[in-house]
Formats: sequence, C-alpha cells, structure tokens
Amino acid sequence: MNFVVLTIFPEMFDSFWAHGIIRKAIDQKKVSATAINIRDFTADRHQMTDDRPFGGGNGMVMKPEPLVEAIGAAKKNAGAAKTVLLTPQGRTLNQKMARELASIEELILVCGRYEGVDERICHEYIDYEISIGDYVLTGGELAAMVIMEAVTRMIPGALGGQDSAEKDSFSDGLLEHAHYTRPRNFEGREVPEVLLSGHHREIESWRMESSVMRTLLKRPDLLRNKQLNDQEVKILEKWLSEIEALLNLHHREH
Ligand code: 4GX
Repeated sequence: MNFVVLTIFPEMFDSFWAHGIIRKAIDQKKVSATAINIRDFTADRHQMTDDRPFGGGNGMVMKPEPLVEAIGAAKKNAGAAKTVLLTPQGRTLNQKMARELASIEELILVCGRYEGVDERICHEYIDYEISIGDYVLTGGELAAMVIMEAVTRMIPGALGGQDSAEKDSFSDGLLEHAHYTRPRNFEGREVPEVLLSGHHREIESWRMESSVMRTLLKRPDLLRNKQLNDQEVKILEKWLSEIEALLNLHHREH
C-alpha cells in the first residue's frame, strides 16, 4: 500500500508515521507514506491555496488548480492510484470499507481545509468521498490519519499477532469480549473465575457470550444488522429464558 497525502500541513503526519503499527509497516516495506504540500503547486507569488467564494459569504474555498496539479504529481508514480477526498459529505467509514481500501495499490488522500474544495474537482479527480463520522473537523488531515490507521491494520502481516485483526471488534460484527489483566482483585472487583481456570474451551465460550451480550447491551444496532450464527442464537436464547424465569417468579408473587 502506498499512501500519498495532499495537505497544506505535511508536518502533521511526521509523528503519526513515526509510531506504532504504521511505523512498523513502513519499516517492513508493507506500506509507504508521503505527504505532498499542496502549496508547492501554487503559481502565484503568495502561494495561495484558497480564495473567496463566488456568491459571497464567510470563509474561503480551496482553489482547484493547485489541488489538480498536486493530484497529477501524486499519480506520476502510480497511474492506477485512487483518490479519496475527506469530507463530511462522504460515505461514513466502517470496517468493511477499511478492508476494501486495503486491497488498493495506492491511495491519494486529499485533505481540504477552510469551507472545503471547489466543487469542480470532485467530478474528474476524486474517486471516493469518505467521512470518518458526523462531527466537524477543521481539516481533512486527522480524517486521513484515521483512514491510514484503519487500512494499515487490514494489510496482511501488519499486525503482530497473526489473527489479531480478525479477532478484533467488528471483524465478525460483534464487539470484543471483556479483557482483564493483573491484579486479580482491583478495587474490590474480581476477574471472572473461568479466566483463571485454564479450561480453554470454557474460556472461549465465556468470551463468545461476553461478546454477544456486550453487543446487545451497548450496540444493539450491530446485532440487528448481523446474520446470527447457531452459537449466537443459543447465547441469546439462554439469556432470554433467564429473563423469562425471573418474570414468571415476579408474576406468581404479584
Ligand atoms: N470526516 N472535515 C474536511 C474541509 C472540507 C469540506 C468539504 C472538503 C470538502 C471531516 C469528517 C470533516 C471538515 C474535513 C471540513 N474539505 N472529514 N473539511 N467529519 O469534518 O472527514
């Protein structure tokens, strides 16, 4: 995967690329990452990347010419590259999109500032418009980092543990099970007994139950959109009958 970021703040990416799994993926040459300064593609004496909006109003708009020149420069090395504009108007990023983006050879991430980019670049020069969520950022740079992080994790071998990407939240449509480490008693709260038992099959089924029930309680929308398997149905039925038993008791006493 080659990431090329187009930005007026290329230095923002230095420390991001120098840490964690993205640093490792770059060191292992699974990923390359470069930032291109859009300002280097301006033609005027003041190197202006923005201009006043036609029709008037507050704020500035990114000029199309420097952006198009910068995209052209980014495509010099990889003609088959896909361009991504980070914008609140885009499709909201999810794990499936991250997995799909990971199969692309080169991604050119276009970071807008100000009120946005001139509309006319979207038609010819942008392949995907992506949002990282419904909130307002000041520029596309943090959104580009989020995309690079989520995509890099999906590149085979980029994570330490062979199967950790697969086991993580969302990969099977469920939230992660609860996690515990030492001490066994923390502020009066004990680690669930089964996790200390060494019974691997029991631990595995406890974790599956933890995943399903946490998803039901914290993110029921995820369960609704998921094709449940036999094991998941069994867990939900078990809890349903527990709840029914409680209600039967209650009704008999009142
Ligand atoms: N998920 N922003 C982009 C400027 C802008 C506006 C329109 C292009 C078109 C955001 C988000 C986000 C704020 C980044 C506006 N550029 N990006 N910026 N949420 O809020 O991706």
